[in-house]
Amino acid sequence: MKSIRSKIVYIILGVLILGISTVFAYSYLAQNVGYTPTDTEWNVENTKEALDDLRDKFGRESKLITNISFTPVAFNRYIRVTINTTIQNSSDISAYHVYVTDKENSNDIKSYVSKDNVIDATGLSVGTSYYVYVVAYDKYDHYKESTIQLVNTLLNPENLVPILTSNTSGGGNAFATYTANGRSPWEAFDGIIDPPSAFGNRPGYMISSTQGNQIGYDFGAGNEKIVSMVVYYGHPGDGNARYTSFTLQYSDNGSSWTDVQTYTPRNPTSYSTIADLREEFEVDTPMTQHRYWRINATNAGHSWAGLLELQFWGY
Ligand SMILES: [Ca+2]
Repeated sequence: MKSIRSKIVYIILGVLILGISTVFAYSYLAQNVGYTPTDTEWNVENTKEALDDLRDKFGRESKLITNISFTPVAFNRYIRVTINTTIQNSSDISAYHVYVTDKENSNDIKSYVSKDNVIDATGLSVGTSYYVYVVAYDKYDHYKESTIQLVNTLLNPENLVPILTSNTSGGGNAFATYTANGRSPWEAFDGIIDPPSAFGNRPGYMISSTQGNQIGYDFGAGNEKIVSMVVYYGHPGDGNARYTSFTLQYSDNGSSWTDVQTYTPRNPTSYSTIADLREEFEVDTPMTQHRYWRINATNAGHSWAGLLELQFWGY
């Protein structure tokens, strides 16, 4: 009798252990088998497979992050991705990952990781379509993934200020804190690079170390721009009439200004053609849109200095 009771106990224990193991196994599988997006979300089957492989490495889906989406802003060589998640406590996010690929048949996927929810996916090509995909991790290293968006990078930047015939002829407003010799701010944006015979006394604009060192353009409300490059034609008269350096700045109200980057143009007194005067200064950091852009310059030996032409390039 005793051995029969023992056997029954063992059988009951065995059934219980099997049952509990099965429940755990199903629970584990349910948590680890991810959501499979539809073909219209992925668009290209092979890209889907490559990113599916990537997702399989993530592990368990987050219960803290209940929603994730992102807004992409395209530039020529990068895409700025702003990620929005629904989570009770934003400090419970451990990291955001952005994945970018333009390939339909390979695992060539660029990845970018940050704790900041704004991530610049850099190193991309001009005028190219990219699949962008975002994953957020919570404090338990569990993930929440977004759907995929197709984003086109822009063509190269363009000259943002139209050729001006007055300060306001382009729809915005050319401005400066000092002008001399009857010059006006718009003459720095008039498309005219004065011929060599007129060099010296005919800069497009002048700055003064005592009366103001800034010249720029107000693009107007609702017409905010991103400046990604300054094109600059220096004053080739004498070396003391040039700008020794200038800082690109932006503003949203025309009164408080933020420095972007400082540049050192070459001394333009030695040149052989007007084209030699052209210098390009690229902005190294991705920018956002702003209404006012200007340069804040430093003059050389004279109390004044000048430039022949100024261009703000961007989007
Ligand atoms: Ca000019």
